[in-house]
Amino acid sequence: MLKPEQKIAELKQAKKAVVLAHFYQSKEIQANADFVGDSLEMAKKARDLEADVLVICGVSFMAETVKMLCPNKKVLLPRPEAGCFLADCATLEKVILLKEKYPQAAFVCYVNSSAEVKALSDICCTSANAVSIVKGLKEKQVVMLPDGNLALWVQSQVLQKEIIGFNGYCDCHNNITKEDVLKAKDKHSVAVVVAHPEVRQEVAQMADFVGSTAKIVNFIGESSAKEFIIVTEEGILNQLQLKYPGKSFYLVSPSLVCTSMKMITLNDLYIALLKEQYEVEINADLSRKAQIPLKRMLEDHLV
Ligand code: CIZ
Repeated sequence: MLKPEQKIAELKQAKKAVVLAHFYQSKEIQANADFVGDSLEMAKKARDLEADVLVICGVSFMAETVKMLCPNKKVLLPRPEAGCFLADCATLEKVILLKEKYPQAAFVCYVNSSAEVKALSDICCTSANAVSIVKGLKEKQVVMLPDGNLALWVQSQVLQKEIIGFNGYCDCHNNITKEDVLKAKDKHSVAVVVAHPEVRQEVAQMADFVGSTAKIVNFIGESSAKEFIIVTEEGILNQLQLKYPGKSFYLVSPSLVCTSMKMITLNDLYIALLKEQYEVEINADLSRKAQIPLKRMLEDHLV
């Protein structure tokens, strides 16, 4: 009797399938993926791969992004109900109202958004490239969708622009309080605090480093420090422990677990490969419109 890991490996080979997993996925999924990274790295990798089938272990906006960039490949999301609270914050109606209110502004849309919202935006960004995307725009006024915390952080880094935020937030990162950070610092007094820009502004201000998951991984690799307080989703701990076995990592709060990101189990991955389900399909006209800001992000800002 083959183990699930072996069955997954056989199916990947037989179907010329590649599994791409986000840093926030469970340890088991990361261990069975061909590539683990952030949404930007996943999208770039997917675009450049030869594979016939791409299995995206992440949430729905990540699989949609990959499908829009690789319309001719079969893109599978093992659990189609794995959504994103933050992406759902920006409804089409609210974005249309903002476009009427700020006709001169550039609209920058975080990849954590629906295809419909992307289609209304000028350019996409991820947390890895948000600052450079905003800096590179010719418009002085910029509306950032849908994460208000990310918009505040970008404003603190790009003082020459007026950034209009939106009231969306990641329910996982936004839960973290100053008190959580203070308690962790009390326990681990020499640890360096690294935080994701989706956290509240007052939490970001307490961090020694603020950056996307990929930037956090790089920062820790380059740092001479040995202990770190991690203020982002717990899935990243797996990569950090694998890459830097000599360093110690303390999750700032046990509440930093995204339930959507943890939906996909090893069995779901196996079934997805076996039955080639669930295939991501996007209306052709919508996909064409949403590809424009996505491709602009990838072409102009390879950060
Ligand atoms: O862009 C991503 O992958 C997300 C959701 C977080 C990050 O910082 O990588």
